[in-house]
Amino acid sequence: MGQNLGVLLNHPLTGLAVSLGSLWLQNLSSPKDKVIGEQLLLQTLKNSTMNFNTNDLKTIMPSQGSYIDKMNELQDTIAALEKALDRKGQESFKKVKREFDSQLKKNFKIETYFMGSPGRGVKIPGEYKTSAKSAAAENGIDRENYFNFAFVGHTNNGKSSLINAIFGLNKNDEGAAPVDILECTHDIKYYTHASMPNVRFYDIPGAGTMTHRSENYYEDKALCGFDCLIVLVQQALGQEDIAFAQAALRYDQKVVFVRSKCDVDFHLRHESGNILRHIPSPEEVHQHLENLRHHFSLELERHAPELSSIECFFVSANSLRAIMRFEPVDMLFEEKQFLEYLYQQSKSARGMY
Ligand SMILES: Nc1nc2c(ncn2[C@@H]2O[C@H](COP(=O)(O)OP(=O)(O)OP(=O)(O)O)[C@@H](O)[C@H]2O)c(=O)[nH]1
Ligand SMILES: [Mg+2]
Repeated sequence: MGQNLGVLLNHPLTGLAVSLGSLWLQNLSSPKDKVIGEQLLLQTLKNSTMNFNTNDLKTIMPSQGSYIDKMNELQDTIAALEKALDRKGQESFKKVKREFDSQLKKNFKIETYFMGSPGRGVKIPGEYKTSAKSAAAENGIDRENYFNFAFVGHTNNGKSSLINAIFGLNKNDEGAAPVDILECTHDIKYYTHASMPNVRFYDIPGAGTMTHRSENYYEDKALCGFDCLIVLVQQALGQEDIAFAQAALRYDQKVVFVRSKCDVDFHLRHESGNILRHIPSPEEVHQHLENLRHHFSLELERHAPELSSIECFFVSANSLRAIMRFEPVDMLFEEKQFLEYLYQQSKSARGMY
C-alpha cells in the first residue's frame, strides 16, 4: 500500500511538485496539448515513487475524475498520449517528468521531517555556547527543542509576509503575522504551524527606522541567540544587510540572504510598458533570476567580498503562498530551494543528514 495522498495533501509542501507541473501545463499552447499534458502529469504522479492511491488523485484534479477511473486500464494508451505531443512538447514533458519525480521524492523527506515532533535536540556549537545562550535567554528562545530562524532586515522588505507564506497563510488569516506597507512589526515574536512542529520562525521588527535604528541592531536585539538568520534584502544590497551578515559570521551563526518580492519587478516592468504580458514566461523569469544573481554577486564582491560564500534566494511571498496552498502559480522563482534550505538547516542542526 502506498502513501496516503490525503495525508500528504494536507501538507502543503507537496504543492511544490504540482506547481512545477502546472507551470509546464500553462506553457503548452494548444488546448489539445493541455488535456494530454494534464493526463500525462497525472500518470507521472501515479507512477511516482510515492505510489499514490489513484482514487485520491481526484482531490487534486476533480475534472479528470473519469480519466482517473480509467487510468489503470490505460497504461498502453499513455505511451500513445506522449507521442501525441509535438516534439517540443515531448522534450519538455520528459524534463518536467524528471523534475516532478525528484521533487516528489524530496518533498516526502521534507514532509516526514517537518511533520514529525522534535525528537532530537539541536546541537549548539560549543565555543559560542555562553554568549549564544545568554542572548537566547534574553529573547526567551528554546534552542534545545526547536531550530529558531530569525527573519531580519530593513522595514518593509517582506519579512512577515514571507513567514506567512511558508505556512500558506494570507495576511488576514488567523495566526498570521501582521503585514503592512507602513512599519508594522514592533516586537520580536515567533510563529509556528502544526505542519512544522520542530521549527520556530521569529519575526523581528524592521531595522533602520527611528524606532529600531540600524546601529548596534544585531547586539541590541541579541540576534546571536538564534540558530539561523534570514536576512531580507532590498533591490540593492544595503549597509544593514552587510552588517547583519558580518555579525552572524563573527558568531559562527548560519546566515542566508533572501530577496523577496521578485514578482513586483514584473508588475513594475508591466506598468512601465517594457513587457507586454502580465504573466512572464518561465524563460523570462529565468533570465530575470540570472540578472538578479549576477547583480547581487557583483555588489557582494565590491562591498563585502568576505560574504561571498553566503547564499541568496530570490523569491516571491505570493508565489510561495500559492505553492503551499496548491493554488496556481504565475511565476516560480527560488521558493523551493529556499524551503529546502530551511529543512536542511534544521535537520543538520540535529545531527541528521
Ligand atoms: N507583491 C508582493 N508584495 C509583497 C511581498 N512581500 C511583501 N509584500 C508587501 O510588502 C509590504 C511589506 O511587507 P511586510 O511583510 O509587512 O514587511 P516587513 O519586512 O515585515 O515590514 P516591518 O514589519 O515593518 O519590518 C506589504 O504591503 C506586503 O503586502 C511579495 O513577495 N510580493
Ligand atoms: Mg513585519
